[in-house]
Amino acid sequence: MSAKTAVLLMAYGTPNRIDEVEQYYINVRGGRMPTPEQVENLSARYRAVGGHTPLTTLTKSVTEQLQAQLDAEFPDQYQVYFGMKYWHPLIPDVVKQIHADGISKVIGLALAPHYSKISIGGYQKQVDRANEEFTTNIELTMINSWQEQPKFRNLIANRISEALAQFPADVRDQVTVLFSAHSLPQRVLAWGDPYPDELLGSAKGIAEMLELPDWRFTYQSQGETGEPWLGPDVLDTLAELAAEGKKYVLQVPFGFVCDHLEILYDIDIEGKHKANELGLQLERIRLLNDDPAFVDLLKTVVTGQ
Ligand code: FEC
Repeated sequence: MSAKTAVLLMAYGTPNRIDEVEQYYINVRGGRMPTPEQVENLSARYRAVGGHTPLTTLTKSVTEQLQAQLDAEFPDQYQVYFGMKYWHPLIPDVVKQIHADGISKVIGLALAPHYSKISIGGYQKQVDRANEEFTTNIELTMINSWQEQPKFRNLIANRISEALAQFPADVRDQVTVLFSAHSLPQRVLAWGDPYPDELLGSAKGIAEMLELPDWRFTYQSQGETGEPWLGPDVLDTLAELAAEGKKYVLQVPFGFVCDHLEILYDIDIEGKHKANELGLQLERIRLLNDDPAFVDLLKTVVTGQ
């Protein structure tokens, strides 16, 4: 047995090529087959962003940098892995690798800052299920939420300040700052899921740090499941802002950490198209991606230091 602790970074997963989209979609839908139209629709969205997204590459880079930062401060104590919920490297395969490496203590950290049973709980479920296959179990400490971490809120606040500079100086105080996060099916409310409150608390905390004169929260990227999802949806919010006479909007997708389809398509293509129609200037913050300051934040989340 190794004395090291494994750090298992987990992210959503993304298909590498268009011909992987159908199987990826089936995985995301928990095995339910999408219609050919739905597959074509999703493939078209991937094609529109260049055929694939940098989610896996960025997660790999964050993993390597976190390993280096941890080695420098805590030699021989941590081994960092990354696994994906819906595409390769799949979480169960990585859990197998951790067992093969003889590591029994695992810190699970999903690269999404706010807790919900569907998203973060889903990552934990995958680790637990994979672990059940083994006679000697690993001891999993799951970090459920890290949105309260001051380094996270400071990083987002810095990104907002930087992005406000994209607007002409004389209109900067008229910009509406629009925090956004992935929507979820409304049924999570019946479970008393903390997701909506965590998002609002986190947005309010950051807005207060910056003393933002006008900020809102909205959901984005609803799925096609035929059930009601949490709202308001960003496209409706943009229409409301235009109706109020607003002209400038800065979107802050703080429920995500890196560039992927929900950013590169949903905001940069779909959101901007809608904003143009409405006569709004829509900009967004740079995501945290593989910024060393983000890696430093993850190091603090993992070690408490
Ligand atoms: O770049 C990429 O290829 C991946 C982009 C991507 C991220 C992401 C994050 C979250 N999702 C969450 C919940 C759901 C639920 C459903 C659902 C469906 C999709 C589909 C695609 C997709 N999601 Fe996603 N999500 C990303 C991509 N998501 C593609 C399927 C097509 C569509 O409906 O648009 C509905 C599943 C079902 O049908 O049963 C629920 C949550 C997050 C944020 C947390 C996280 O990042 O893990 C929550 C990135």
